[in-house]
Amino acid sequence: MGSALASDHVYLPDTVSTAAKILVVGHFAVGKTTFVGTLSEIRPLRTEETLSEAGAHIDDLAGVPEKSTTTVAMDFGRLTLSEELVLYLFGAPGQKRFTRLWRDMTHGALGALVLADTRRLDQSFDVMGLLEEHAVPYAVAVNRFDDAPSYPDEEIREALDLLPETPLVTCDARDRISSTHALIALVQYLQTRLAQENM
Ligand SMILES: Nc1nc2c(ncn2[C@@H]2O[C@H](COP(=O)(O)OP(=O)(O)O)[C@@H](O)[C@H]2O)c(=O)[nH]1
Ligand SMILES: [Mg+2]
Repeated sequence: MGSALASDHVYLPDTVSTAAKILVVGHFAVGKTTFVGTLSEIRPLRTEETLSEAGAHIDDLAGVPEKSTTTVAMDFGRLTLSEELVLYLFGAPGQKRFTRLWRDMTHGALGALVLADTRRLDQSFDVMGLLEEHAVPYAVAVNRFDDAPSYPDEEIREALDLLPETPLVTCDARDRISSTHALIALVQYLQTRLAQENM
């Protein structure tokens, strides 16, 4: 992964003609910053702020003792897929107070990967609701935490009230290959939708 940050990756080749915007979304501490950081070939831009007493009532840290910072804005990463195509990854918080940011961020986005945590599946509804509101197609990736229970896909689908066509995968946001597979599941879904729309 060190090589992904090699200096020859910092500048985009001038052959790149298409940029695609993909969102990586989910509730607090679900692994968005980790996911974007794992996949980005440039050192990801991130805006994190130490949780303050003032914010303690807003960002619920219950059950996530390892977490001492919360993202207040966005993560941004880049992944060059071919000589012509580059993906921009935008990690965004699901907190409802970022409504304005959501409107801007969803503009031009091809789709979103919703990260979910089986310990707190109910907390994914806000973010899925926001995506539906903004008509952004999405796939769901359960980010595996060591102490999180694992459930059969069918139960997760039911708990999240997913449409039958919505892809559901599991990933480890710390792992490049696993995160890539989650991204591929989303892109394949977007391609299928596009093909159906053009039929
Ligand atoms: N065990 C495990 N821990 C993870 C995984 N992804 C993220 N974490 C940890 O979970 C915490 C929250 O992740 P972070 O990326 O900051 O969440 P964000 O608030 O959604 O950006 C961090 O301490 C990460 O190191 C994962 O796939 N497995
Ligand atoms: Mg974050």
